[in-house]
Amino acid sequence: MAVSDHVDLNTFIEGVKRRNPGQPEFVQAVQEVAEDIFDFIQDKEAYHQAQILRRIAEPDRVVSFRVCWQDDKGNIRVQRAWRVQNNNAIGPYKGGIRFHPSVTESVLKFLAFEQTFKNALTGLPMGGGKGGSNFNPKGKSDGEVMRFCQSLMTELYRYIGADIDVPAGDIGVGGREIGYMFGQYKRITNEFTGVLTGKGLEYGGSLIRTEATGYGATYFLQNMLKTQGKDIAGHTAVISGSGNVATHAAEKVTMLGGKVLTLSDSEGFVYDPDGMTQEKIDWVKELKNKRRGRISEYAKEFKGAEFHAGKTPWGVKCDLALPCATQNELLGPDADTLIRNGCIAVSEGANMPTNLDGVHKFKAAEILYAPGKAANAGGVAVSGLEMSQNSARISWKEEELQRLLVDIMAGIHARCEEYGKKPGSKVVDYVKGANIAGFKKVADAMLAYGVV
Ligand code: NDP
Ligand code: 2IT
Repeated sequence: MAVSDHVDLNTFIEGVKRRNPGQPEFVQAVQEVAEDIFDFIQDKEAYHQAQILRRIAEPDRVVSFRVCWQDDKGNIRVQRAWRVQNNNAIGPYKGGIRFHPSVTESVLKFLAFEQTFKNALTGLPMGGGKGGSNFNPKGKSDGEVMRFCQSLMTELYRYIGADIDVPAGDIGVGGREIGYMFGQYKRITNEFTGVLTGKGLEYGGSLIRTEATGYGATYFLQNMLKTQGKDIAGHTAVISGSGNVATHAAEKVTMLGGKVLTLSDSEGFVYDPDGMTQEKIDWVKELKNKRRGRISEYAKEFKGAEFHAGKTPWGVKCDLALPCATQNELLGPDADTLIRNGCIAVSEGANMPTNLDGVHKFKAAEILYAPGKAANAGGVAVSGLEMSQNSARISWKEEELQRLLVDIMAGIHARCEEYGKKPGSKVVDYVKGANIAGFKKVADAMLAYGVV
């Protein structure tokens, strides 16, 4: 008779810390999930016997490799890259690739772990993975980025495949980088398959993939507000970041009648008291994607706007907040400030932007608070739809994809409500709901497989 694993939460977390020294982001992500899952599995012996949570919190594998490339001056540069394949119980590994100097194994392990729950929540058959490199694309020429991407793929191609592991974009990886990586994969393997998503429309990409994460996070916000008879129209929004997710969140909030007051990057934030218009947002997209400039330029371009160097935007009074830049960009005191200033809803476009202290504060204040794994799942969901289109060798129409994105976000919201509603109250703990709904699907598939 096997002995079941009824350790308490603290003992479990201590074990995670011991097994993952120097990986604070990974430990943080596991702790946030474990806080809810321990409650849920308390009386469910099968999950204990099979050690399901312990197994999900141990990646299937982590591939680490060297990437050499030559810069424009002829110098040889050496970077480190990884692919973390966390769990493929419900489908091929799926998740983005990040290029940023802050990328470490810990960051990618946390992202692959989160992705496992997020992908399950979409209802589509995708496992969880993440990859990336400490390569800094800022200030690099197109040629340098191309040589780096090709060199990375020359190693990565061994571990991925349309039915094995399907990477996509993330911070520092957009259409340009996906094009270079897909081209190299195709060249090495002589195969045209849907091995990456976020591709250009000319070579197998899906309509609305670019917009999907920011739009999806806004739809999730809309769904949450609806439970209180409220809407985005007429409300002010503070958004961080100014990349793919932030600009498309700003666009959708604006389209739905909200007033976007801020955007940011790693150097500070811009505050526009008049609110952003579609023209201003288009200008930011062009600034970031074509000129690869800094958000501070916004304040020089648009009258009345101010740039606040070295600051995050959480001190600006607002009704709605959408953190769309990076992990741990919104801390406990920022959560206090937002709550004190009357913020009614937070929808995370980024992955784990709020630290544990902040999460606990939002939960305690019972404001509408959606964690990234629920709110930003629209991006990977449309990636899943891109995979389906590639497998069937067809392209769906824009209206169909827009409808599917709206439906998928409503479905995720419903799953969070189902598992997150506080007994005897109307309040929904979206963190708990997302964690349990995501966990249950993956865990039940793992139970079906036995010990593998
Ligand atoms: P982009 O590279 O397009 O933009 C990233 C933005 O965040 C930039 O404005 C960048 O500023 C800012 N940023 C990055 N790192 C930091 C930092 N350490 N401190 C402050 N600001 C920072 O990335 P995305 O918009 O694609 O990604 C943003 C977030 O959304 C990430 O958490 C990502 O994991 C998540 N996400 C992305 C999805 C997608 O489909 N792209 C899907 C789901 C989640 P700067 O230019 O100064 O670096
Ligand atoms: O964090 C994420 O969900 C992404 N970066 C998108 C992943 C994907 O495979 O589209």
